[in-house]
Amino acid sequence: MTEKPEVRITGFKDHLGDQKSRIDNRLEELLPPGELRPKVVHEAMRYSVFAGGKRIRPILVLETADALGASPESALDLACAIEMIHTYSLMHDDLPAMDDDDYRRGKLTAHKEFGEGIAILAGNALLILAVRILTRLPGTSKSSIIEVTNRLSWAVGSEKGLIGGQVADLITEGEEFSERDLAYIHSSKTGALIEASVVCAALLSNADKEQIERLAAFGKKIGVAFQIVDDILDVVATSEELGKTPGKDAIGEKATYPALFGLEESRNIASKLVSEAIEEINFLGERAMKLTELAHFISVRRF
Ligand code: GRG
Repeated sequence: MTEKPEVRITGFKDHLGDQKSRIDNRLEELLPPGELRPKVVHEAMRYSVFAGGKRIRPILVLETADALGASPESALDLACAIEMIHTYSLMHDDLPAMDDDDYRRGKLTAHKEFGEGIAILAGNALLILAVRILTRLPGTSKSSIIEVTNRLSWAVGSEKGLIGGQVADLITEGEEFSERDLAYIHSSKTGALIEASVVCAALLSNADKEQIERLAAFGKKIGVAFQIVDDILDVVATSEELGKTPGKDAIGEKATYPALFGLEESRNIASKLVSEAIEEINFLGERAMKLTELAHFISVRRF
């Protein structure tokens, strides 16, 4: 007898909860204790990391590693390093000099709770701690560590990574923009770290060049779809669902998919990208199941 879809979804939610707990437990071990001097910066790092994020990027690392047979210990530390980098980017994104947000993940933003100076330094400390974790990934060869660190540095950098995307996002505010500008912003600001989560996990396994290219295409497509859904939620979701103030993209005249294409067409573009992404990983056969479910979650999420 075939399983009912709701049974499958509930099972997957339980699985996501288990993965989240594994990640949170390891983050707890890797972060400096809140009591360590200078306390305030360690408290701020922990405050933001444990504020209640969805853990999409680290879960993608774990599922990719599992699908390809990479070591679970090294994948877990890679997953935590990526979540630290992601949290760093959110802390800086929320600063008054950037998006100036008071709430994130349903709580006051780090600069509101600890002041701007500490929020900046705690963000920087998360990035450099992430690098330290990468240099000692358990059971990983030096050459793989270098490859992974290099790939992640690109994902954060100013050319096609988070910083480049954030700069383009800032300078496009209130300006006219093209579909090409939008594609650059979304694939760099959000897509790059999601793509790198998948690719770096694959680099820890024995995946060949073609498999890595297919996984990179999968990551890029779900990454852009993730940001399109983020744009849509900013228009349609409530502050309770989002954990932050909605409607800010329109006020800030940001470059978004709904602004260029409207809500309906944006939804169509996101689901087309997710379908294309899933096709990219059909070479994994049965082992693509969890990644496929995650890709679906990205297109239907409400938070
Ligand atoms: C040097 C790392 C670094 C950053 C500086 C501030 C900045 C440059 C980049 C910001 C990039 C940014 C905030 C992109 C938005 C991506 C996005 C959709 C974030 C929300 O991700 P979710 O929904 O958040 O996964 P949770 O809270 O669930 O983790």
